[in-house]
Amino acid sequence: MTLSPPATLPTTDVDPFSHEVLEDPLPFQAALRDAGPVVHLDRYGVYAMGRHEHVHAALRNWQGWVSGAGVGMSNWRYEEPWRPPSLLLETDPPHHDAPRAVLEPILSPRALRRLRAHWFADAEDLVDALLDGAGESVQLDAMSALAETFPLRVFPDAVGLGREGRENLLPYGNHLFNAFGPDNDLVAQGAGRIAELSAWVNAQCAREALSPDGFGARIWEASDRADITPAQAPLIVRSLLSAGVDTTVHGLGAILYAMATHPEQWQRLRADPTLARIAFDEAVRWESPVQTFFRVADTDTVVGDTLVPEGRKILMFLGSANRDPRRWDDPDTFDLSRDPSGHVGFGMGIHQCVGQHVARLEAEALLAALTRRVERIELAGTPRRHHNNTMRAFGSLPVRLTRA
Ligand code: OVV
Repeated sequence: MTLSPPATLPTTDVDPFSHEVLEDPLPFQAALRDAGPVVHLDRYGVYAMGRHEHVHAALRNWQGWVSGAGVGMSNWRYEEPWRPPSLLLETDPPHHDAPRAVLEPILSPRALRRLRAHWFADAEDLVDALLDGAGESVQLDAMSALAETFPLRVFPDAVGLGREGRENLLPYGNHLFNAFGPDNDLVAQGAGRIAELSAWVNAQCAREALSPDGFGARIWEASDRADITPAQAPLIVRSLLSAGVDTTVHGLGAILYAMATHPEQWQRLRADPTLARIAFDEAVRWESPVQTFFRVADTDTVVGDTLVPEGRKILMFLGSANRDPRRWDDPDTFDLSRDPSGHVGFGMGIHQCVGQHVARLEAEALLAALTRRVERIELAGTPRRHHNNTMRAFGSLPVRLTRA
């Protein structure tokens, strides 16, 4: 029996969830990668990995690194979850598989085809309205005016949500992603409203609350076929409302920031708009809107030459893996000529983001509208980071858009 970690295990007392690290996580992540395949975070008594090789392998090893005890810091072998666990994110096979099999075709590229023309037109309307009446150029906050507005315009309708209360989606997601981290000040900030926000979210998951033509109704129809039970349907709808809004907002924030700071890449995209998908994936690699998730070691597991004891949490730094120089040439460079595939910004393996095609379509629609109408996008002020225990995010992104 191993009573204490082996002496070869590097340790750190740095808090990766401190405001200093959340403001700029890159120096911490470089040190984490350089320290070794696995590092012990003394402050929290958890293990961590930051190299692409090991994060990628852990994500694929669903039998060794399990999700059923939660993918946040809280270990459900010893603590109660703050909400009923997600049937997708926080479960392992076999229970994971029926919900996943139901949701996957509902969010597949093929199923999204009927939304494409509508979302492209919606993005054009949004960009037109922003440029309308403005002179040669317009200054705006790209987070509120574009990155938040566009997903909130198309996604809740696609799910089939009612009109009322949609403003609850972002604060709910923000708290949920904070709650994957330690019980710090960011969690305390959201705690006051979470009962009210959860009550609203849970009410939207009922069959009666959903329009008959959206993703939500498709999920409920799967319960009519007994592909899932009627008790599972609302929790799968909840996953859409949990994982589908803040993530795409900050994914769009990432591509807009990348473009505003890389004018030559913007011109390249304008010259060849078919690069939009690569551009979005490169932005997801480069910024990694979802920075981290945990797993639990199902048995004593050796990583590198370190033993992670059975039942212990390990923190996988997706954002660090995506900037690991062992895997990527010039990882800190945002570059449309690289092949970003193999990034772990959407995860990897059986839990890999089931909504990634939705995110890509949103990005493609918004970029198509912008490349057509906007000659230049540049920073018009200092971007402000929004600190979250899991997401790398902007609170504001002042830009100037110059008409084409
Ligand atoms: C990937 C993700 C993040 C947050 C929530 C969920 C999934 C969920 O399934 O509820």
